[in-house]
Amino acid sequence: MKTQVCIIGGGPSGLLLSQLLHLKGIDTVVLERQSREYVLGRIRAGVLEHGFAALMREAQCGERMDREGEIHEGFFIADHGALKRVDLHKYSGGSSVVVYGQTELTKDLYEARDRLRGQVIHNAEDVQPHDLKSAHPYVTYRNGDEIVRIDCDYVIGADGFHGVSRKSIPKDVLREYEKVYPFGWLGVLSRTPPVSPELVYARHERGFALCSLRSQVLSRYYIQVPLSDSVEDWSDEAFWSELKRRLPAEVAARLVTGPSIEKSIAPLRSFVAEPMRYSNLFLAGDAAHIVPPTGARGLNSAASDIYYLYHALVAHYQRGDDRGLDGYSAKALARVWKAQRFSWWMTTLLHTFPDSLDYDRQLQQTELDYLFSSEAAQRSLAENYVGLPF
Ligand code: RFL
Ligand code: PHB
Repeated sequence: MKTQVCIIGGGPSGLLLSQLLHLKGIDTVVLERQSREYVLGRIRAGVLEHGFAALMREAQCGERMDREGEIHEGFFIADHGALKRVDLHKYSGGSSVVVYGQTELTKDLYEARDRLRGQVIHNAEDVQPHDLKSAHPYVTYRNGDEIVRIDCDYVIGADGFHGVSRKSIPKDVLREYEKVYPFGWLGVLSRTPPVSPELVYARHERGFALCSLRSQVLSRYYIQVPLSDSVEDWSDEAFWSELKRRLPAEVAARLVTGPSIEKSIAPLRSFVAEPMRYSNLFLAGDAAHIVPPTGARGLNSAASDIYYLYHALVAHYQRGDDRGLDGYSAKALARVWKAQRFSWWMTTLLHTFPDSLDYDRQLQQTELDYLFSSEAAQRSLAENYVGLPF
């Protein structure tokens, strides 16, 4: 097989790039290790920046998002019983975020790829990039007993944190920065009306909690749990009761509970790999960087990588201009680190750390008090939450 751009990973990053390039006449093949059903079964992000939404529209995939997604102009921070609103609209110069599930967005991208007869190969086993430093790189994968080879100009590593792409960069070239948090988030999806029309991020000494939503009939809740906990340790009843204890009484009283339709634990991690380019391989999204979900930045960080790569590849193929490709890693990383900083800040502000000193807790309280006493601090929070410009 032959293509111009071979994309490893059929998550939101890979699919979005494939769709955008196709619309500019650039040929791609997407190789995905899992089945489509598996990819669509993962419940992940729920909050999109406007920049991401704009990219979805440019990819001709924004119709359902615009119809069914909710525009949110603010969210709440609960601090041991007190509920305070962050006015995103006011403090970001009129901006907002879109609440639309990653599952739905991925479904829309798959449908768009189908409509244009884009090549997305599922259940591709043992995917491996080769000869990345040569002018003729290629990617192989296994389909049963057969090894298939795809010749290409460029390889895009959009295969998430556990993918093969990053691992194919030599150790003496790759630098990795990592911070692992001593807790995870236990998430529950339930077919119940959301407790609040806007998200509630709750700080509590028993641990952080988040009330989010996918629609007016589908809620997503999270609680901070120790890394030693497993999903089996948490019955639905135990989850709801712990969530209620961490929310202000007025919110807990409104909470409608029901059976969980998905329950999973995600460990919290910050991670950046540098550089994001190695010869003809370009990393994008979770393959290159991970943030704890507290600031809702993960998918949105992937979106800026895709935006830069898309424009760089179009400039290369349409005008022979390689400045975008050459500057990709530095440009993408500059924004990635800002998303890292914000996610770390919000995580540190709102979680209970098992080894924290009294001093740390006093500082955390002071940071929150300062936030709600200072318009400048709220402006900074809002500017980061709605997304820094690409
Ligand atoms: P993905 O989604 O991990 O997709 C990578 C794809 O690559 C495939 N793959 C391979 N394919 C071929 N060969 C291999 N060797 C392969 N290895 C892996 C995988 O099967 C997969 O399909 O990465 P991508 O596309 O970069 O997208 C990143 C986002 O998924 C991620 O950043 C967000 O979900 C993070 N995130 C959030 N981001 C936000 O912007 N807003 C949020 O509100 C938000 N909430 C969240 C989140 C992530 C969470 N978890 C579970 C980590 C909430 C949670 C709980
Ligand atoms: C979600 O709805 O899954 C979600 C929302 C906001 C976050 C993280 C996750 O910060």
